[in-house]
Amino acid sequence: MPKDQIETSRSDAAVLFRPGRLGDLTLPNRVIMAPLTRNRAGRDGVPGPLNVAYYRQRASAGLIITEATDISPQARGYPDTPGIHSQAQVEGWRRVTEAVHAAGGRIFLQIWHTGRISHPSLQPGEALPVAPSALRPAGEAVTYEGLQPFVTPRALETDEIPGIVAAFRKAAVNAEAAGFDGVEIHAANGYLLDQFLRDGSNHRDDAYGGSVEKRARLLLEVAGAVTEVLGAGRVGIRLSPLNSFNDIRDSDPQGSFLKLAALLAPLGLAYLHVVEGDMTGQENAELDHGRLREAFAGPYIANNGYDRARAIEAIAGSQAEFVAFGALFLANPDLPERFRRDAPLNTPIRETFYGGDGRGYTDYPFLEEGALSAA
Ligand code: 8OZ
Repeated sequence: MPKDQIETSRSDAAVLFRPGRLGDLTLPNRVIMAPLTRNRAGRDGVPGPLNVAYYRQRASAGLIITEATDISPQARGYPDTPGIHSQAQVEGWRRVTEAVHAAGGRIFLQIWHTGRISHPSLQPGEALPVAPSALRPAGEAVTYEGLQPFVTPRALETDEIPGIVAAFRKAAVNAEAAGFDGVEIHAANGYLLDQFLRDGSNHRDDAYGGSVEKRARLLLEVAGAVTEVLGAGRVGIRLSPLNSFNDIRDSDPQGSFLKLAALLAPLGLAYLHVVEGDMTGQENAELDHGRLREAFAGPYIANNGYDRARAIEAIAGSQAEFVAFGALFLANPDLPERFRRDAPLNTPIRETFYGGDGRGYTDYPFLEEGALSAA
């Protein structure tokens, strides 16, 4: 094939609009909205009309994965994140899922426990945040009183771990009641499940620490509980093997995460979602994400700084089934259509990412009618 023809096929967005199977769902396109913490659900963590509008605007995504959502009061690690543990939160989310479904979309709830990334001022009874081990991360917590140094967390007792698993299970029950199409278990970015996975933050000597199998045990128990509720075809997992965000590290990410992917494979989950590389922009160890994907042997969602061209290349080259976009979806509610037309993109405005009102949230423009016909 002449070189210019290869170039043409490489930049052809049609591959992004081939329907793709993701667990029990068939997605109409390969352009997924990544989970994005936006801190606009109020102190009680109840999604309201503004949140409904934001998600409804983005219903053309192949799949929306919501912002990380607290499975329990103890799980919270930031101001104004939503929860899925109270009746009011379930009802708030129900309005979101109804709006997205009415607009023709699909939506998974991302569920998390932030572990040591929380702060006593965000915890019930001003308690210490919990973690696998009493190891203080470097850095600062985001609190209602501004940034405050992370504290040394309290190591979970072995007999408290079933309670963590039960809270994830209850979150899945509540997610189903709220009308979600499924859930994504947040095991990435230095939060509780990732704290257990990595040997830098897990120094336990019980059944939940030591070997990779033992460090993965909590995640496997959580995945087992959540799939019992929803079925494996409605459950995905997000991992970030190379991310150092939240002061997390592992002495052997390639070995640990390859082993983990193989442990997850038999569950038959809907997908594995991987933050490739380091969100902080730091260059660190290499990892062969292709091998991770092979070991998991199911649909793979790639994420971290992809643009249109790289997404087309990854999907056309069979390196991923789907690509998740964060900042670009935040700033472009009609991102799939813009990719289809190779239209210009709105620029994400960092100052309004976290907290605030509709500015920088629901006011990013859609393509104009004129732009649509011109493209
Ligand atoms: C809060 C603020 C910025 C990023 C996540 C990485 O939710 C995050 C994040 C959370 O996983």
